[in-house]
Amino acid sequence: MPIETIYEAKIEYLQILDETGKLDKKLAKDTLSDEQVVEAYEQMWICRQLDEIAFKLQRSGRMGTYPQNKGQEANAAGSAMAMVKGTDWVIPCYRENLAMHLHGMPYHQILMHWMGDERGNMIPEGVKMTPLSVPIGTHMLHAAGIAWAMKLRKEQGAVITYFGDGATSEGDFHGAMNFASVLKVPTIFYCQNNQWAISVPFEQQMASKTVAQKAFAYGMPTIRVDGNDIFAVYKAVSDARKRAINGDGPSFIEGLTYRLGDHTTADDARRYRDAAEVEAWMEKDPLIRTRKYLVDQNLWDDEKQASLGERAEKIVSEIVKAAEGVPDPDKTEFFDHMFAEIPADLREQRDTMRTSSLGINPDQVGLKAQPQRA
Ligand SMILES: Cc1ncc(C[n+]2csc(CCOP(=O)(O)OP(=O)(O)O)c2C)c(N)n1
Ligand SMILES: [Mg+2]
Repeated sequence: MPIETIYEAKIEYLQILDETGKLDKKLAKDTLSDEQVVEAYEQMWICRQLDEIAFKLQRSGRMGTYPQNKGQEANAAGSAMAMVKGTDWVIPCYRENLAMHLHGMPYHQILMHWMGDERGNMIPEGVKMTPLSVPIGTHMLHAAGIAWAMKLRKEQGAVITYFGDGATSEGDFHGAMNFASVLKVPTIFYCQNNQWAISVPFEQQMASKTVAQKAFAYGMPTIRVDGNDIFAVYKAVSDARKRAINGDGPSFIEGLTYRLGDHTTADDARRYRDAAEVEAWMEKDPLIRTRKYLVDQNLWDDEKQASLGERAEKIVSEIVKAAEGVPDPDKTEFFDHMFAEIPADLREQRDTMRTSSLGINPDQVGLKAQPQRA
């Protein structure tokens, strides 16, 4: 009996706007209008400015750890523009500020999160989003679950979730992919493959040639796109959304991109990355190629750039002012959100601002005899 091939697969790679700013008009048909490309460029530029200022806030002690989005903005812009604000859900990781912003999350709250203020994670009324997720992979399960709820409730719309290449090594990723595909829910899995998971390069993260092929195991339509190309990202996500809305289940998209900055402000990537690699990717910067395209189309010039620069500076300074201007919470709020009814020992701590061990352990700071002042 001859051996039969029962499964074959291929991965397509989609690029519409290349590194030089040249557009494939045929593939670009029915994607972004001129106005939308201008809007995407301006938004990416403002997002980049905010990223630079966030870095400086951390360096000057005004913010905790911060993960820069630099270089990856087209993934967030193209995908968020293909989703419908207020109808679709956005389930973010931590490197897609622009997708969160475009779907209604105020930027200053994102800064508050990184300043250590949990109130930054309060999702405004009507915004269909979960708080940004630092635990790698856990939120993908939420994306599968929310889409399942939408399906059961017969709600229109889809769910998009973002995660990195490293996240696809997590069990939660596979659990989410399996549930979403078996239950045929409207989830779009968007992997920002920036080719590094902190200091672990792609080749050491997985033995597969692409991330996209992991979706074959779950019977999902899958594609790799140039993640620095807003047209390709927009098209792939629009197609995936159409399938989701039609009841055809989840899709997988791998956006091939590059993290131009350090992993976070707590990292120094020069210790493990080749400078030549970073430079080569700087040439593929989504902002540069989008601007080249717009200039070629006579949709952009130096005057518009200068005015955007001024506008961005003002916008970003207002965002920082808003984040830093929120009054500190009362210290007692610390106790407020864990128990429906606060246990007696915690109530005592709250009321006295002292722990019950005080006075028991003489080594505890503050209990030792204070040196007398001369
Ligand atoms: C469950 C969990 N394990 C480990 C970490 C520590 N950690 C933070 S970021 C990161 C790498 C993530 O890489 P990737 O998914 O590629 O995303 P990227 O940071 O490149 O955007 C790790 C391991 C974490 N936050 N959560
Ligand atoms: Mg990564």
